[in-house]
Parts: sequence; C-alpha cells; structure tokens
Amino acid sequence: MNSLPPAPTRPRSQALQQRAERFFPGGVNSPVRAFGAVGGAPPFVERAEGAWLIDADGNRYIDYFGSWGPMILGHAFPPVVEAIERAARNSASFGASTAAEADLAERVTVCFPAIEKMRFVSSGTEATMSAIRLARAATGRKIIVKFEGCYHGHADGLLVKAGSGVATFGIPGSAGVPEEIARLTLALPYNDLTAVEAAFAAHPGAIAAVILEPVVGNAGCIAPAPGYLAGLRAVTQREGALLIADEVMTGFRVALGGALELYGVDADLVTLGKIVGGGLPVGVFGGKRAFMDLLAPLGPVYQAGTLSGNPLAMAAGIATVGYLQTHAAEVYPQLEATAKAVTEGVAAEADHAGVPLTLNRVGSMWTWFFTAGPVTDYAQAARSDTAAFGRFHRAMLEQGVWLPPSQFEAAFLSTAHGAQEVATTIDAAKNYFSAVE
Ligand code: KE4
Repeated sequence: MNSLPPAPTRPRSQALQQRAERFFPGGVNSPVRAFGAVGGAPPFVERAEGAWLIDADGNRYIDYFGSWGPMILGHAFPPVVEAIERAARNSASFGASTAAEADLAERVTVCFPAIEKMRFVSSGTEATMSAIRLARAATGRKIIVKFEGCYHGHADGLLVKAGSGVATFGIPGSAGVPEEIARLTLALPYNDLTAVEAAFAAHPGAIAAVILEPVVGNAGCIAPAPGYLAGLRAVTQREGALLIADEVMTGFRVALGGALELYGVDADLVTLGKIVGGGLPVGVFGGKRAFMDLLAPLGPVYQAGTLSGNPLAMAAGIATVGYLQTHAAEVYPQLEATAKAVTEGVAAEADHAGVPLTLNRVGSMWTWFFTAGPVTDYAQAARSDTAAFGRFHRAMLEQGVWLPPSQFEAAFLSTAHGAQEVATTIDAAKNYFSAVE
C-alpha cells in the first residue's frame, strides 16, 4: 500500500474563494471550476509541476484534468516554459503578422492533412463559432446539426438542447439564447445515423453543416460507434452539407492527428484548441482551401481577433506540438499504457466493491461513469449516479487525487504521470471503494 498524503486543510483557499466571490459570479471565471457538480470547496491552485498541482495551502494533488486537456506534456514542461520566456522578451503582442504563426501552422497542417488552410483564434468557442459561419456562407444554408452531449463552446447557436422530436428544431440551452437562433440548430442523439438521415429528410437542402466531437468528451468520454464517423461523412457529402470535426479536445490527444487520424476519416472543416496552444489561449479553425478562402480579406466572410496568432501563444504551441511530433513514437504508447493501467486499476477496485461503474476510454482521455452501462450516448450517460460520482470525487481529492469535477467531463493524463501516480491513484480508489462496500 502506498503512503497516502494526510487529508489536506485549505484555509487559504477558503479565504481566496471568499475574495473571488466579490469579483466573479460563483468566484470563478468558468462555471465547472466552482465544483457545483461534485460539492466541496475548490482548492485554489498556486503552481503546478509535472503531474502535480500545488494549492494555496501547499497541498499536492495528482492532476487528472490538465487544464481540461492542454497540459499533455505535464505542467511547466521546460521546453514550453523556455519558449514562452524567450518570446515574452520580445514583447507580448504586436497585432501584426509574425513568422511564428506560419511556423505553428506548418506543424498543424502536417498533423491534420484535412486542414489545408487555417486561421488562429483565441479559444475553442471562437473556432467553432467561426467554422459555422463559414459553413453557412459556403453552402448558403442556415440549419446546423449538433449532437446531445457534445459541447462546442458557448456561442449562442451551440447552446441548444434537443427539441421534442428528432427532426424538430432546437430549444435554447441557456437563458439569453433567443429561440429564433436555437431554431436554426437541430440537436440529435450521438451514435445514431438514422437520426441524421431523418433530419436531412425533414430539411432537404437546408442543413449547412453537421458538427460533432469525433470522440465525445463533454458528456464524459463516449467513443464513436464503428462506422459512425464514416457514415456521417457519407451522408454530409451526399447531401451537400459540411462535416465539422470539433477536435478542440481530441486534437493531438487521442493521436497526433486527433480522431481524424485515429479513425481514418476526413472532414471539411476542423477546429482545434487546448493542446495546440500548450496551455496558452489558442483556437484553430481550418479545412479545405476552397472554404477557407471565403474568409476576409479574400472573401465575404468576416472574422477577426485582436490576439489571434499571439506570439507567446504561438511559441507555446510550437514547443508543445513540436515535441509531440518529434517524440510521437514514445509519447502516445506511453500515454496509452499509463491511462490503461490507472483506469483499469480504479475500475477493478469498484468492481471488487460491487459498485456499478462503466469505464469509457480513448487513449489518455476517459470517464468512469457511475452506472452499469453501456454508455454510448448522452441519454445513457445521464443515467449515471452523479451523487455517487460526487462522493468519489471528494474522497479522491481528500487523498490528493484531483479528478475533473463533473461526471460529464473527461479525465486526462500527461507524459509526466508515471508509476507512482498510478499506484497512489489506485490506492486512493481502493481506500474509497472498500469503505463504501
Ligand atoms: P473554449 O472556448 O473553452 O476554449 O473551448 C470550447 C470547446 C469547444 N469544443 C470542445 C470539444 C470543448 O471541449 C471545448 C471546451 N471544453 C471545456 C471542458 N469540457 C472547457 C472547460 C471549461 O468550460 O471551463
């Protein structure tokens, strides 16, 4: 049994939370950080190194969300830190073109051949929002198809829930989203090609694009069913709609070339984020040259951004993607082996305790669903016992293992996670599940 850290005390985090609540709704700058889905008080992070987060009270945690994906090489990875430091000495931003933008773009297009041309933006939301505008311009159509459980950022047209019937229009998924905008989006069940066929039959010649997470991370991790991605590609090509692969989370994660490489499928437009910026704000939307050249200043589709292609973000992206490219042969097998060991080790402890748990994993992204499974779409994921997940999350955090604070999020690990982290995590799970037996 590995020695586990004593349960942490967090007086400074509590004081920082109170101060933060004076300035930010819920004390956070992104809702999931407030721990609303799991309960308990979120620690405030002061610094991080490798696989470990250190909070404001000096407590250490194994990090299994990695800034929600970007930190695939671990925190404060020296080549990335040094690249940012070097770039910062030349000023943080110019608002003019730099060589570094094409340096990163060259790497992106090698990894994602579907991306013949691209544009950098500063978030995944900007990337998907812009890709949808481009798809509507390219097709002259208005309707967008998305899938329940897939999250593509918080642009109005993507905060949409499924309507009453499969082919009926969406309803606002957030206050402030006008129903007129929600009605332009259809939200269909994932992994169901008949639902997609029905939508195209109900709206012939009106669907501009189908956007999806090729491996879902935002319902928890859900893999595409065999043939699903190829089926979507065939239907969209037949119907003259664009297929947008939202690889913000999966890009460089499930393979160097993302899900498109892993499953051998193509897409008309691809969005990237997270890892491509190495932890700094970068989003990418790109694809076939004919579509991308519709963008200003060449074409009629307007899109812009003050900090797009920011030199510090480019430096972090080049260092991160560059390292992944030159070390792919060992990085991805290592991530696979570490993720297999820790996820199956924890699942075995749950099984031994008779706790229903379904493990969905693709490479180094995964979710332990607290339900008997299978989990192949959002409706099945939603059957999970979220209270049980909350208890698990809090117990693991108390033992120095920081999981993503929601049943409906994917966990990630990095090249900095090794045998010690795996053993400590499994021991913490064993402690928890043996207590609930
Ligand atoms: P951002 O605007 O948060 O950079 O990216 C939006 C986005 C787009 N597409 C996919 C597939 C994504 O996963 C995301 C953002 N992911 C969430 C995590 N589930 C970000 C974490 C947060 O909202 O704080």
